[in-house]
Amino acid sequence: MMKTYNYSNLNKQDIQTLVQRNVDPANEIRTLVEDVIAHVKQHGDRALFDYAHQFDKVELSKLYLDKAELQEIASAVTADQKAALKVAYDNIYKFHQSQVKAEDKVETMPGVTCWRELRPIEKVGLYIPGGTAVLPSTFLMLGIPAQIAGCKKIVVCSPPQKNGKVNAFIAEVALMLGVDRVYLAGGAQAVAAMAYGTETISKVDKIFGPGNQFVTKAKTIIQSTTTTAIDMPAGPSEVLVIADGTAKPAFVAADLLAQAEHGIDSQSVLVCTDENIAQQTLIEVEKQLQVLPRAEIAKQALDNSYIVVTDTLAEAMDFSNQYAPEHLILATESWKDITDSIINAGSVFLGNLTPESAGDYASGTNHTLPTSSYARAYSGVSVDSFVKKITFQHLTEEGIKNIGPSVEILADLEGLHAHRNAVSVRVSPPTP
Ligand code: HSO
Ligand code: ZN
Repeated sequence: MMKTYNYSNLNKQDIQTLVQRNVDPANEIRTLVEDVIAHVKQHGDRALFDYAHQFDKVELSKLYLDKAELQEIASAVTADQKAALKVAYDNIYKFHQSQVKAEDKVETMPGVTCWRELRPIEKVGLYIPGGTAVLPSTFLMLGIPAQIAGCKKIVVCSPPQKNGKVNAFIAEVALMLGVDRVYLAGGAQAVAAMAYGTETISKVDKIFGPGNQFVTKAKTIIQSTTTTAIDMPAGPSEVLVIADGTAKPAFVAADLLAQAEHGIDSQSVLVCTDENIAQQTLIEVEKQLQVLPRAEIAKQALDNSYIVVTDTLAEAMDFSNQYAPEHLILATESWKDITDSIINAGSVFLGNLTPESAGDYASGTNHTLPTSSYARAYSGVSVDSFVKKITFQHLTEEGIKNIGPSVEILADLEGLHAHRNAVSVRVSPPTP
């Protein structure tokens, strides 16, 4: 169960240790993942069939499901479930659509005009986690911005179930998004397949999606060893809740458990200014845990989780900024007073009535977010993640006259004469 620390007793080193997570000091995960990547690179489809047998315990006859198969699988989805998926789809679409904005052209000097235009990344790979929880919501979170950006080729990989298929909701989302093929590959091997390409799976320009430590490690390795980019290192999932005397222990406990049930390597952190609320939250956690179907997973995650008691909300925020959580919940009525002091967080949930679950599924924001303190420098997935922003410029005769002398001097001071000439020949062309 969660251990409790008193902020005033923690020194710098203690805090450093507390905020550190998912370290792989002996490189055990790296070694395993490198082996998987090398295998897929060398053996292509054959390796994917073998890993499906070894890790997913299924003999596949082919590596994908086509549209007809997806339609058949999706027929199990009920009308209520379809309607809920549609609410999520519409809200996520609306929020992401609003991110697309044309930028103004800027005349930096008379006759010198600069601007940026968006172009979609052509081939993107989406990784939809399977494992102990299948996440069709992740498919919406990645597929919708890819669709809005206008990516031409969307490759989707998800681990096969024991029956050699994906679950009905993944199939339904594929149909909603107009994706008519889902590849049956999971884990590090799916990432390797999308980075190197196999006989069946195309190499993509960028890979997206959260995953366990193996998937995340595979993404970080291929990012530096291939020409395929990644969205960010995302996963295992984590939440940090800042609570004060106005928080509701039952709500806070529910949020901590929602995170913990994701996987045994998830982390839930409570930073609380009120010792009594912290104690009551722990009691609530025990109570709510009793009836959770995934209690075993949640318990293990909570063993790796903790509470920090601080004197003030400012101290709580200071800890949170050092932790740089993927999800930050402000369980306090005075959330408005402290939002400005947030420096590092992936996505923030304000007040007692805003559970992370709303954003996980349906409010509109993206749930693919930087974990393991990467929120210090990375943003969550958005339409921006699926486009390149290309800069353009155009010079008129007046423009080259205006900017030319400065460029000539700058080229001179760098000793780059050909650069100077590229301007000089245009301003005063040599007489023939
Ligand atoms: N909390 C996860 C997303 C998720 N939760 C999917 C439920 N389904 C990472 O942000
Ligand atoms: Zn979640």
